[in-house]
Amino acid sequence: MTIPPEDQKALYRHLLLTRLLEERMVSLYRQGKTTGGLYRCLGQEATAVGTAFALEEGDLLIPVIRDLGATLVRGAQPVEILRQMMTKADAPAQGREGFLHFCLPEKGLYSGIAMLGTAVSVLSGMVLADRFLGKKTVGMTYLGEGGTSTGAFHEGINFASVQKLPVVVILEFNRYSYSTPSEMQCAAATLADKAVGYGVASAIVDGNDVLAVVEAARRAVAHAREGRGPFLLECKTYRRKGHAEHDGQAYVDVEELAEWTRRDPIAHFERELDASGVMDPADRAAVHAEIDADLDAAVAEAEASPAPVADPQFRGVRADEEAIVRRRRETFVGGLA
Ligand SMILES: Cc1ncc(C[n+]2csc(CCOP(=O)(O)OP(=O)(O)O)c2C)c(N)n1
Repeated sequence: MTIPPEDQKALYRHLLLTRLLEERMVSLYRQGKTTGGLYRCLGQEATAVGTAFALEEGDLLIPVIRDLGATLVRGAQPVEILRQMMTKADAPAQGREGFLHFCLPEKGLYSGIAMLGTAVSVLSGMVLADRFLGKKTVGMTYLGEGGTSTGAFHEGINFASVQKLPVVVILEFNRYSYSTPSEMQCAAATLADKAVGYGVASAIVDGNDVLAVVEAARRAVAHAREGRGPFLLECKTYRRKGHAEHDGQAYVDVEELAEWTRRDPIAHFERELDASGVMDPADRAAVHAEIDADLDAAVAEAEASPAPVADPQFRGVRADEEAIVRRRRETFVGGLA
């Protein structure tokens, strides 16, 4: 399976956009212009981008906090992510939620779920519903080492396997779960080993090699779409930043960090593009300049977006929303805007 030059160019753009957007997010975070934590994906971009790239239109994706790149591949716009971070009224979740916690159903993109592991069951239900409608929808979701230690993961993958549901779970092995090193998180030799107990197919791939990730993810998606049940794809990568920006990662060995900096996924892909001649440094510089200009505009637009007002915060939560909004209005002294 070879990846056509046009796909390779698109992959490069997605990888670079993910990295450059994250740099803008760090800058806004440090200026105090954002709300909540900033969970970075530096060094893991090829895993999120390459796996989401294997999906087709109509498929479903639920990310976790490291999967900014996957949401961009599904078509989320940088301005939408920035508005989420700045909890703006015109953000997809209207200022109510964290930066990857929003839904764009028309793009098959659904909110990350804070309770790790739960997304496996939720996604299983979603693809089961589509199966009743005669659709061959594939669902993809993500979990780190920590996420695969939860009861919810095991219940979800068991149900998906018994029902032979088209669910692809990307296992992001990135060495740490918050400050817990992988050997303290999981005694199995690999995360993919967890597939055996549930009769699920699995594979392991270098998560920092975007072309290898796309190929492995395409095989996993094809397996699921053919009705052969779920697939666990373990991507070996590395979290080069702390759990979030507030975490100084003092527990990380500096040599280990330096080694993984040398194995940077974007630099790796650039060497491959040089060797194949698919994109030369001048082509890549042009993409970089284009993304920079787009991000300048997106940041300005998001900064100019209005702050949320209270009233809509009570909408879209329950079916009887008129009643709940009315009660809130009556309860708050002076009423709400
Ligand atoms: C069930 C559950 N327990 C704890 C948390 C808090 N929490 C959020 S992210 C995180 C670390 C998860 O580590 P891992 O799954 O390895 O993913 P990584 O952060 O390394 O990408 C924790 C403990 C949570 N969201 N859900």
